Amino acid sequence: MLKRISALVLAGLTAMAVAACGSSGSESGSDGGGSGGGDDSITMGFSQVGAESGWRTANTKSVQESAAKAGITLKFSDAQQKQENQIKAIRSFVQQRVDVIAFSPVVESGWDTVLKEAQNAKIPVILTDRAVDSKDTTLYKTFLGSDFIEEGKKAGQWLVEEYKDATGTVNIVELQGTTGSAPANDRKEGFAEVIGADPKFKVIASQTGDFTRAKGKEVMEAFLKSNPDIDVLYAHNDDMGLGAIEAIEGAGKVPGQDIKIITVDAVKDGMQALADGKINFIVECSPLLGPQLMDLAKKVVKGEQVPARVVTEETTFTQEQAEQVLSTRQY
Ligand code: GYE
Repeated sequence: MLKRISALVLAGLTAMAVAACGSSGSESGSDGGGSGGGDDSITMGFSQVGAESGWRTANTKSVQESAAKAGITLKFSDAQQKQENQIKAIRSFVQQRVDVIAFSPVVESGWDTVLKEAQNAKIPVILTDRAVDSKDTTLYKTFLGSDFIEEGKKAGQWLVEEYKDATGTVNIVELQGTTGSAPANDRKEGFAEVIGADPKFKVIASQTGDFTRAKGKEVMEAFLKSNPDIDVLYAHNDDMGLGAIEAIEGAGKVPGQDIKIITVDAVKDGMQALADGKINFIVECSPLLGPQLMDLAKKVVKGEQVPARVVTEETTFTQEQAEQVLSTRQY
């Protein structure tokens, strides 16, 4: 279906290109090389992190569908959570002289060299979903995605409110996202900042679960073995939280009651667990970045100014709110 749509769009674009310049349709986007030059067909090289979570699956779908809708030819590459694969993909996009490169950097550091190569080739780069820590911000045109520090703060604020009358220590375990990734760094930081104001909140264990269900389960099992007295789990995404629920149930405890659970994302499976009372609070992080990404790509290829930072709008969900919106949830 999707293939048919993009084939149709491609055919349309080729026809337009032929009509506009009288050239016999060369491969779409292959001759643009980032400089536009009248032919408005755009080829985007997109390097995705991987397929580690429900969020990522929804994000990939959003990018692919929006590209087809916008008439943008997408060269899609899955990095399987490895930075070296992303660097290879970006180099190959540069060699193919795509019009624009978009990518979601798996980790924050180590991008300067390859981004410089794209810049030297005059191919604009858009960061989507995750940030890089490069000092030179001219290496990319814009960064579209969530404010992960804010997400961590929202998680912390719910906890502070939930335990406002508690007098004893609140023992928290944390499942971090992929080590070195922007969402793991920032969700940890925002949360720590808010709960740090009250010494009764203690993070007794914090380890990565790599944003996957399997790892979330495995690490939670280890947490449960070495810490008999866990009050709260803060997981940096729904998938790790869902894996942890299996571990908690396996240990004979009741998730959502014996151990309160806060997660981030609000994908359908997470929202279902929230409505079922197994998760207590979810901070939303929208994966539906495709339409905005395609708009930005068109502008950037035309050489138009775009804002340096585009932040996605997001909310939070309690158990009652999850029940209300579950049936209309898109992802
Ligand atoms: O929260 C997680 C995914 O970068 C915001 O990556 C994204 C995160 C998302 O694996 O589920």
